[in-house]
Amino acid sequence: MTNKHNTCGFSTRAIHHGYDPKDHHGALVPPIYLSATFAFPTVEYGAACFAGEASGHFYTRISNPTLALLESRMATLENGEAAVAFSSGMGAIAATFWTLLRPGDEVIVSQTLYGCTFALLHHGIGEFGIKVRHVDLTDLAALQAALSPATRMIYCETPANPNLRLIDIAAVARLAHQQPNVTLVVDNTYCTPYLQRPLELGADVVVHSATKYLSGHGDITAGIAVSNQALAQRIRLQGLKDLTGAVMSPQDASLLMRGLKTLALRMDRHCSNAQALAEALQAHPAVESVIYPGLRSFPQYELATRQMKLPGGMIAFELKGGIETGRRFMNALQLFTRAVSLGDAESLAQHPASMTHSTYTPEQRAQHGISEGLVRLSVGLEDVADLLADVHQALAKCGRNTVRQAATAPSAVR
Ligand code: 3LM
Repeated sequence: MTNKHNTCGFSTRAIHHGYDPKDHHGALVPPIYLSATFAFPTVEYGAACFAGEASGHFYTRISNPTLALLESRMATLENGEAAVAFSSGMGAIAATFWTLLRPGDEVIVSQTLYGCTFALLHHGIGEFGIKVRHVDLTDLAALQAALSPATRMIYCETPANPNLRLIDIAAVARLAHQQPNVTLVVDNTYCTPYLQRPLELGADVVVHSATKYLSGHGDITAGIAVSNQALAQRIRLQGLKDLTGAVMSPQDASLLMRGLKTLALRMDRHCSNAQALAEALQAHPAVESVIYPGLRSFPQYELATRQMKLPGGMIAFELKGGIETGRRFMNALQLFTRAVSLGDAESLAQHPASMTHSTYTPEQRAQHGISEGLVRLSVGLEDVADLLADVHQALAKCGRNTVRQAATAPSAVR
């Protein structure tokens, strides 16, 4: 694999890293190796592959040339040594947990997490003898008090899905590493390595739902874990190969590499569109509160500017009148699509309490800072004037009863 672009900028590496057309019949776009299995020149060579003594590809659930190219690109973009590709973000997160945690261990997790990660912790690993402790990781004294000799992992999202709370990665990493055998794992889905690189701030593993901004076009589900070589090898040989089998398909790896080529361009546009929408929402009399890291009113504005290159493409907000008004607002949207997921070219709107975070009970949502009235926007790449017009017309209508109209006119429901 050629790595002559190691010293180049982010986008150059996203486009070229690890690939030279002259090694592939001049093909500009890397070929997709669809083979599930790979021929051994001799039985001895095959045995050496299985013993870990030879480095060739031999079965796609363990490695594949197309996946290896994607993995090397993700590793360089996150400034890690190695990456492992998965069939979904949950595949990457589950494989990381199952690899690094054993019965009797404790995992400290931040207050607010994506709904299925919360469910995996509470209905998955938490039921297999691993103690899950939610701690407000913005309170370093609370983290210090929660760390115990049994702590093996600290896990967080920053910004958190859906309320955008931030964790100071460098500060948490310093505390985590005062103790041996504690691994700090950061879900970097909301930022991507273009906006934030947790490994440079002291994290040990970065996980992603590559379904979102990394692929950017809403046409695959995918996940990635990035770390040093030793951890990546453990995650590959245990978490991927044996514990989950959640391998990414080579076609999806090719689509993901296509997405990565435009990641920086897309993120710049997501962020500028989101900034304009957040400011417009904040100025509107129907809006109760807006959470966006690019607003001066954002409680962790200083940390956002220090830790993230730009404030991201996600907004959370509440309308006066709570969720009833919020539902009318979402049903009145015409350009925004009512859908879960995020990071696509299309702008999306959803209601966390009844959708992405319905894995929490209402009491748990209250405890974990997820308000019932929150509306989440994933701001896409459309022209900002059209997005502003859509939000303004929906805000103007949300006082009126638009619910029946949306429900009885499927062609108007996006
Ligand atoms: C969502 N999120 O709409 P996949 N980590 C984070 C995420 O936001 C997600 C994952 C991991 C959403 C998906 S809800 C049914 C749709 C921060 C996914 C999991 O396994 O690739 O979906 O990633 O917020």
